[in-house]
Amino acid sequence: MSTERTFIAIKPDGVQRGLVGKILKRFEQRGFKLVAMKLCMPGKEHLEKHYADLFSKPFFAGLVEYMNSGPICAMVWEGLNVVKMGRMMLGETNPQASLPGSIRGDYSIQVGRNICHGSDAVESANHEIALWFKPEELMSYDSCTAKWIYE
Ligand code: DAT
Ligand code: MG
Repeated sequence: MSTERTFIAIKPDGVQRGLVGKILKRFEQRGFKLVAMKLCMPGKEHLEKHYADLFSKPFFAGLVEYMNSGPICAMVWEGLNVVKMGRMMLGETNPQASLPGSIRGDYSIQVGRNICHGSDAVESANHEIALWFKPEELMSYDSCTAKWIYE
C-alpha cells in the first residue's frame, strides 16, 4: 500500500473563521491518516520559501502578508493517492470555480481568501512537509481502521 503524504494547511482566515474542526473532519471521515499537526506562525521568510515559485506574481507580497496575518494550522495527511484526493477535496484555487461540496466551494468566495492549502504533486508535498515539519514531528503509527478502509 502506498504511503503517500500531503501537506495541508488551514490558512489564517480558515483558523479565524473557526473552520479548523470542519476541515479536519473531512480528511478524517474520508479515511486519511493524520501524521502531523500544529498551529504556527512561521514568519515572512518561511512563507516566502513556501510560495517561492510564485515570487514573480503581482499578488506575491499580498499573499505572504495574508499568510503571515495569523496562526496557520499545518498538517500532514497520509493515504492512497492523498495528494490528488486532497486537491479535489480543497476545490479549485479560485473559489468562484470551486464546486459546492469542496472545502473552498463551501466556505470561501475570493482567491485571496481561499482558506486552505494543499500540495499539488508528490514531489512538492515532500518538499513542503520537510519545510514545515521536523522529522520527529511526523508520527509513525498503525491506524486501527486501515483494514476497514483499504482492501
Ligand atoms: P493553490 O493554492 O490552489 O495551489 P497556487 O499555488 O497557484 O494555487 O497559488 C497559491 C495561492 O496564491 C492561492 O491559494 C491563492 C493565491 N493566488 C493564486 N492566484 C491568485 C491570483 N490570481 N490573485 C490573487 N491570489 C492568488
Ligand atoms: Mg499551489
